[in-house]
Amino acid sequence: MEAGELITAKEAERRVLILENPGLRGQSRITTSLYAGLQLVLPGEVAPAHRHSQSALRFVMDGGGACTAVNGERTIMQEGDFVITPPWAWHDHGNESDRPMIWMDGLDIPMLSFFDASFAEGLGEDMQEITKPTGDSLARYGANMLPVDFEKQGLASPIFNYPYARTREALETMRQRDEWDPCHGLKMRYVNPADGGWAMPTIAPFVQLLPKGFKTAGYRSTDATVFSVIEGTGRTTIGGKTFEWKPKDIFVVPSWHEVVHEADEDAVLFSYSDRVAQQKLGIWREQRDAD
Ligand code: 1HN
Repeated sequence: MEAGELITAKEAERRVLILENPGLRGQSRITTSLYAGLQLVLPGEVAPAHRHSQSALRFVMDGGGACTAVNGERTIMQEGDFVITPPWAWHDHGNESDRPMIWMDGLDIPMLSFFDASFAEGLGEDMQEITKPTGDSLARYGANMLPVDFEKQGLASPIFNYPYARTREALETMRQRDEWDPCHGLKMRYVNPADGGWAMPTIAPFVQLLPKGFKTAGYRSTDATVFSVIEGTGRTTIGGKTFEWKPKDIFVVPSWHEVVHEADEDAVLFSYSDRVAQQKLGIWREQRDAD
């Protein structure tokens, strides 16, 4: 390879900037149990098909029109979409749009390392075979219906793209009741429609709306949480230290540190943590200053 030559996404498997927590240097983790990175896929590029025992989420931060394929179905991603790659599901990414695409990857890599349960393999092809029409899983499982003889398989949601357009519309409609949780504003969990449980087996994803001028009451919980700002500006005080934020910023709240959010404009925050794993183990705990 020539000096200065670009390494393609295909050569690299994935082109990512790992978001390393400065408190956990050299460990490629953003919290004790979770990984976060920023992945770039340029127009015309392919990130080849592979699968692993780690769960992955994608949260689209910039661009629109790139694709990911999961278990034989392709989805076209737009800003703010929350996309799941369940454990051991074949997945590949491609960008047939004319714009670079950047998303945040969230994976449970450190958690699976802790349990010595990490497995991975390549498919040997760039792209997996597509056997289902685009939009199939959202139509089948995301329209408040289930196929009549549906039987749940695995622990991950059968929906793998939760489009931001739908999420945003739901938040906007709900806000009209003007009922705000003092600690969270209006906060929702992304769920598995098959059972109402979390959308992923090890990673708990959330989205919340904080209206202009809202300041949350102090809150802390044992699940260290990664936040990505979708809309709005404001600041978050974590254990007494204040961080200003704007769209596309990412910040992390460590376990059991008090968090206070303040929105200068209507703000929407995506977040993820290991709460689902802690709850399964019976160790999750929270403390609210509000009530
Ligand atoms: C991975 O498989 C992806 O599939 C992204 O896009 C980031 C970081 C470490 C290990 C596997 C992907 C990853 C990863």
